[in-house]
Amino acid sequence: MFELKGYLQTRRHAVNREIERFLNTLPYQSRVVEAMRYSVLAGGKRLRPILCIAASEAVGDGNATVVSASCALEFIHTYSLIHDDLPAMDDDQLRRGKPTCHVKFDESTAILAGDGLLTLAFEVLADLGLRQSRSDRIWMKVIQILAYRAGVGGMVEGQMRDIGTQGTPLGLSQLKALHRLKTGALIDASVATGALLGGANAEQEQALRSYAGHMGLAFQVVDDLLNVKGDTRLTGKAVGSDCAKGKNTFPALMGTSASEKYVIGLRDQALQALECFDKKAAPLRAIAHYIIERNR
Ligand code: GRG
Repeated sequence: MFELKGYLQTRRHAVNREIERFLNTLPYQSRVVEAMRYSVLAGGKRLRPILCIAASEAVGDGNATVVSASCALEFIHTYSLIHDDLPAMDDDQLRRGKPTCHVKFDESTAILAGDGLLTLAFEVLADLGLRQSRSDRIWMKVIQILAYRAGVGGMVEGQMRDIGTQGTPLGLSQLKALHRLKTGALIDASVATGALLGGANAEQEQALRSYAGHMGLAFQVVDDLLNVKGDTRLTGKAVGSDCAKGKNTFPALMGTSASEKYVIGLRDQALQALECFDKKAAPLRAIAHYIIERNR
């Protein structure tokens, strides 16, 4: 029987060690690096790096290079959270149970810390690619997918739609499209990165990205539910803030109980997408359950 708790712990530990190593090798240990370090090391589930590693393990062996590459996903994720919390965006005071980056430091430092993390992600990937004696195209593909999904082909466009539609009720298909971009795109890029670096063939890559598509949306619905009835001590974020800001959310649109049912359907579709894999996909299967049952 696969044991997820131990799996998450060992992978999180490996990712954290590698993140520390990258941060320690930055050329200046200055104020902006202090802010980057503060936000990245403030906690966090490391879900995107772990999805990347688990996807690579489903098709290959999940080697040390994948762990290093997976840190790029956490750098981009943390950048997005820092910028999302800024007064010009969500104006949040609390993140990962601590004061947000601009509250702890100041707005300019927080903007630069986000920029520093975003660019560090691509530096890390390019460096890793340059160290390999072959498969340059795989690294270019990883960089291309990540740039596209973090940018206007994903997260940036999703965030723009989120901000632009506050106070304007969206229909279900518009809400899904928004969150496939805002939250789902980086989850897709995480799984795609693992698949490519693990040596997936086209069919495996497609199946894994189908899993990611369903889980990305499920992740957001759960996040919305936690904002309605979660525990701030566990989520590290203020409960009820989405509603106060007039945000379009799944519970607001379809109600909490329909949202809970919807999330279970998404999980089942994600699991179906993994049917062509053997027991090496056990971590991805267990993560699908974990994502919808999480309380933080
Ligand atoms: C600023 C370009 C730009 C984009 C920001 C993803 C995003 C777009 C904003 C985050 C807002 C938010 C709370 C989205 C819900 C889903 C989400 C990304 C939750 C936070 O991710 P977790 O739960 O956080 O994985 P930890 O702290 O565990 O890493």
